[in-house]
Amino acid sequence: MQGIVTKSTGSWYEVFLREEKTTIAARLLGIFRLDQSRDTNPVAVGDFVTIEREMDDFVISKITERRNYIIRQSPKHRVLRHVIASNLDQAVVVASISKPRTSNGFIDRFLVSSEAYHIPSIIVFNKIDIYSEKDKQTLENWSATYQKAGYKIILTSTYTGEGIEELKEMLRNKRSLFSGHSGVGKSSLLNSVEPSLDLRTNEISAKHEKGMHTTTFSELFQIENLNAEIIDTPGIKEFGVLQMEDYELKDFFIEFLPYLNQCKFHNCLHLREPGCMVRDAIEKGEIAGWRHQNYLNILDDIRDQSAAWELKKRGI
Ligand SMILES: Nc1nc2c(ncn2[C@@H]2O[C@H](COP(=O)(O)OP(=O)(O)OP(=O)(O)O)[C@@H](O)[C@H]2O)c(=O)[nH]1
Ligand SMILES: [Mg+2]
Ligand SMILES: [Zn+2]
Repeated sequence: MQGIVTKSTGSWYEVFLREEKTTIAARLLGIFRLDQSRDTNPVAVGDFVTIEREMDDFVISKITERRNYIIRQSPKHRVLRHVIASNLDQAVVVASISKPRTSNGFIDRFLVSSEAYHIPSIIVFNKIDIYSEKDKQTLENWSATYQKAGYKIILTSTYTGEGIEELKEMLRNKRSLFSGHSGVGKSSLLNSVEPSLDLRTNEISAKHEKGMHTTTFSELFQIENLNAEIIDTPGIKEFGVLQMEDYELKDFFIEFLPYLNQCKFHNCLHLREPGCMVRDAIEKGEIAGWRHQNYLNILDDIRDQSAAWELKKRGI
């Protein structure tokens, strides 16, 4: 039997069987070991799997190769990665300028991951009903930059209903991931899109203005009237950076692309090299300085991570 993983708790999995149109609970065979892998979970929501019957149980006997996936850093060890979801048509990063605030560094890490797999991404700024004048200016600045780069931005409020219809249209006929910090309103947005889901939501901590990690497992929901599938996920602190070489990163900052072949040195990393046209474009106001700063930060991470992974592999 063939199915798609709709929920993973780490010890068992819910799998929706396409032909049978039912959801079953399945275990994983011991052959899926992860000793030499940086991944902490062998099976993720969105995986297509083959199910076999074993006495009264169902077991996952095969995982079809993933078309793509989004990862986050494992809380256990920074070089280890947890696959959030796989086989996506698009990825939605849910952000808020306030309560809790999402940094543009967080958004950019998400965009890099999705660009690396050619997963179209949408940026949703939620809670627009509570933004101060200053927050609105920040929103304006960030949105203009992302839109100019080519990203779709949707502004939403689950309280006033603003942007929900637009969001629904973007979700239609697709399998979408919702990800972002705890408390930004991912589950609330799903409830607004499909009230019958009735997902649990929770107020953020008044003291720390952080979410309470209300959603604890990723789960895929079928939204029949939109012919859509949406994956709600637990809030995360930080996305992981994919394993890549430092020179590959520039390709995932899409507004850099027109300038890349014009730098004086063909192997320019756009740090401080003379004749760098990316930096020139920043000076001319054609590329946002903060996007370049995030590029530099992620570049550092990639180098740190590959060094740390080498050490971990050698048991140091
Ligand atoms: N003011 C305002 N509050 C909102 C909005 N959307 C959600 N909230 C509130 O934000 C809090 C957190 O919402 P959740 O939907 O639980 O957030 P989440 O992103 O699913 O959080 P985790 O499951 O912990 O990752 C709740 O108190 C919601 O009522 C909004 O548009 N405006
Ligand atoms: Mg939630
Ligand atoms: Zn350059």
